Amino acid sequence: MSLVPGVTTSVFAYNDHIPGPTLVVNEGDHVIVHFTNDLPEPTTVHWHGIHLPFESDGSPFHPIAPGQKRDYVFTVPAGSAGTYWYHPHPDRRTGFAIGKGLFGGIIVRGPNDPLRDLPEQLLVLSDNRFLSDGAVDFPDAQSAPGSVDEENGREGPVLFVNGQVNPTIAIRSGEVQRWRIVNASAGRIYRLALAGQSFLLVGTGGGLIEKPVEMKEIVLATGERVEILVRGTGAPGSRTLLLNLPYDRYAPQTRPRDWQTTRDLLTLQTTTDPPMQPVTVPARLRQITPLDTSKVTAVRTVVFGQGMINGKLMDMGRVDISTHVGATEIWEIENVVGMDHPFHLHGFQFQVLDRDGVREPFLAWKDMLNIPKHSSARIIVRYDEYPGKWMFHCHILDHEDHGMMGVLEVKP
Ligand SMILES: [Cu+2]
Repeated sequence: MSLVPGVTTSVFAYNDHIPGPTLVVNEGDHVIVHFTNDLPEPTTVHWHGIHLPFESDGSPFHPIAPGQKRDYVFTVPAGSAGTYWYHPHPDRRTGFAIGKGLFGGIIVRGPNDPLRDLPEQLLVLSDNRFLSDGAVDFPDAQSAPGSVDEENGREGPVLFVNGQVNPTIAIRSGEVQRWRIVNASAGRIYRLALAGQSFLLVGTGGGLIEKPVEMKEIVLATGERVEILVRGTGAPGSRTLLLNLPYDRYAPQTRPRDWQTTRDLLTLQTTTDPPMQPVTVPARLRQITPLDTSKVTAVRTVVFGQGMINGKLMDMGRVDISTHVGATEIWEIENVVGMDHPFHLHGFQFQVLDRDGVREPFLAWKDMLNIPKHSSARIIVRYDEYPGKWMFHCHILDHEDHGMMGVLEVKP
């Protein structure tokens, strides 16, 4: 496949596409995905953020050997309309498999979507690094660049949007578009801004928030999704850029030399059509019921240290947190080291209570939460159904692959 000009790259791909085909489903749909592993190594498909049975989570507990098939079966829950994604989650090889090209978007549609009439774009962000012959650059783990990748989380200088470098999106003056943005990068945390204009945040990983929030920039952690509304504020024929602003997630000793460089992600081109009638954005998007803190049955402590969680490396034979269906819990997540670690919980959406003691400004459903260096956050989660062994981990893939992961057992 040709990913960068002039050379071909040996890749892994879903149905021969990078990103893989977008899965569009409705709330209530019974979904069956027939999957065949034609790769030379074991893999899984993890449906990131989707609330589904343990057997269909595609975690390291259910590897699919080369040449084997598996059906992933689940029912899309009511109220889960939003933007998700899928990617491999095999034991210790997730960063490699995603770096080779395995990732794709999922859109869940709901029956009462107040933004259904807006034109929309799905933007899957990824980055990569190539050798001069076009091969994806995975340095030997024992080499100096390999150990930097391992500590930093592998990044690359080529930024892709839906597999393209700096694509153009057309917008008419006065138009409002809904952009669903997925961070499919292995280690890169984006700080997104539109040059010269603000945007409205309307959704997080678990779907719409209650009302739009005006923003000038947003930090998007690995694995995280947002939905924003972009307004065509430019004059006909003008253009602006979606930028990735510098964001210092790094430890000083492995911080990339060019980390302070602002990068272009895509061009927003205003068409030459005359301006259209202004579109009214709904003031209310949906209602989110806060999880009830008076029902909390346990408070868990999760400490992110140097490549470990609570001082331990991942062990699939160990249960780190044991609970049961129906329980509501608060997790206190603390990052005690000098680089960011984005937290991901499988299977269940949570709500953020506070970060560093500051109450979260609005309600939102999430499955990803960046925990910046030397900071903490509290989340609340309810295990309403689906017993099983669920992973929680850092979503910098090099950290995850080296054991920065734990097991949550939800008993029936
Ligand atoms: Cu990490």
